[in-house]
Amino acid sequence: MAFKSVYFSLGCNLGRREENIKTALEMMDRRFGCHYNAISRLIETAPQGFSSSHKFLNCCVLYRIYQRNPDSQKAAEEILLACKEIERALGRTEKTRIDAFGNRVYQDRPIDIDILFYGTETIETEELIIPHPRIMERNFVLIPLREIAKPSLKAAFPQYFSYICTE
Ligand code: PH2
Ligand code: MG
Ligand code: MG
Repeated sequence: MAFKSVYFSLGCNLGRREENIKTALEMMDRRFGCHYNAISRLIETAPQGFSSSHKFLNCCVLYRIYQRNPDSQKAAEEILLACKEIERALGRTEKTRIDAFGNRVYQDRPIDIDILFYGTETIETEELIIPHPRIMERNFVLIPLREIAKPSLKAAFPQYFSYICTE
């Protein structure tokens, strides 16, 4: 079975936010050669982990992507590259910034596309950690993810679905 269920988180807090998400999804469809399989609602969320007056729109989306490369690590990295290209095409220019404590400094952005899960695999390379390491601390991911998660994902990673939602 060469099809992989790949879950993504999309977020944006600059520009015409709904347009940006719509365009990103169209570009993902084209890039992955298929329409997404499931999409959550769009939720408006306060910036988490940095301060900004620009609110986010967030959603989660599931694609069933045909994996040509039998090496899952490489295949997932190719998907990451595609996401980065789409981010750039939508005007994302900021460079990764790290503070004095080694923490990522988040900035406003027209689009962010993060891979949450690649099938039920765990992947750790220089470029990419899957499952995404910050899912658990992010309601802007957990809440929409719940809407689209298939039973197979919940069975493989029950820790992300057994929490009590307080919002
Ligand atoms: N993404 C971040 C950091 N903080 N906050 C919200 N509300 N939504 C995001 O998508 C988001 C964030 C890092 O990518
Ligand atoms: Mg992100
Ligand atoms: Mg990102």
